[in-house]
Amino acid sequence: MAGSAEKTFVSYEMRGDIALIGLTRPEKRNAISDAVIEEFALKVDRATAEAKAAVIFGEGLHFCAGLDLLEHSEKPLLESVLGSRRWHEVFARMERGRIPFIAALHGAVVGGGFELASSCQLRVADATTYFGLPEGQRGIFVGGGGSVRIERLIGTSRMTDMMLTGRVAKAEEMERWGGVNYVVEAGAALEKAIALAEVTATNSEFSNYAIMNALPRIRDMSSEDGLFVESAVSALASMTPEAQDRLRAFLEKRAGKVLAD
Ligand code: 1HE
Repeated sequence: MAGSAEKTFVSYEMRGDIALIGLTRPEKRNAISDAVIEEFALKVDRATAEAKAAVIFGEGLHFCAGLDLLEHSEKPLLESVLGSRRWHEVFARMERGRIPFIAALHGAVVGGGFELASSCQLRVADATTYFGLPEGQRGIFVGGGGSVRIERLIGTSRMTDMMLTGRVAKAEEMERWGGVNYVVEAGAALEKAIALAEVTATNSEFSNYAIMNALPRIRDMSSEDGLFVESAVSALASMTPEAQDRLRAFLEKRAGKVLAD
């Protein structure tokens, strides 16, 4: 319609140092189409350039219903493979980028929605959250990195169960399985995710980069190689001016202690 703003599927807002990235297609339960992933990619890049941490959330009743099944059902084979590869590319920028991403979850976190959440460094789920991998029922397979990232969070056996039988896991169960870091009361996930993002934003940028980039890579290495890389990354981190300042601050009793409360 002439003069009307183009419909956007992803919102973006800076709150202090934190970027808030929202899936804003609630009428389709935030299902991820090609247009959604492209808009999302732009917001991820913008956050990486200007924020110290980012929070991903979904508008409406559910976090995300996964892949847009209507669009997917009309895709030729090669387009479908390339679409999956594009999701991998975009999600990798979050998983192994330079700022932490925190998912604030509620309602359905299904299929590609779970894959998106598993690409974040941390996941906060409110009490309404539930997780499903209905790919078996739909006649498809995970394609947004789930076979690697979700498998690493919850293990092959639980993921196989979810995919084969359609088993749904609620927030607390998923926390026990390792797929969620924090469970909070209904409606409180976004606030908690922002609070966590603010904490991570106070870390040294190099430490955040090393945590996000070294840990998952070391996970893929032999123990010997992993330990060697750990020593190298550790030495690099210690050499940053930020590390020197922070270590001195502690020794001069100007920095916080590690306390239980
Ligand atoms: C959709 C989608 C979608 C909803 N693609 N349009 N994902 C799934 O198999 C999950 C499918 N969705 C659901 O099970 C339910 O929609 C929900 C539990 C998420 C929400 O239920 P509800 O009752 O709140 O909503 P609804 O009435 O089912 O859906 C509202 C509208 O959103 C409706 O469209 P409308 O035109 O009839 O209003 C739905 O068709 C539409 N909708 N989900 C397209 N996913 C890279 S590989 C990843 C592989 C996967 O992600 S597999 C999992 C796919």
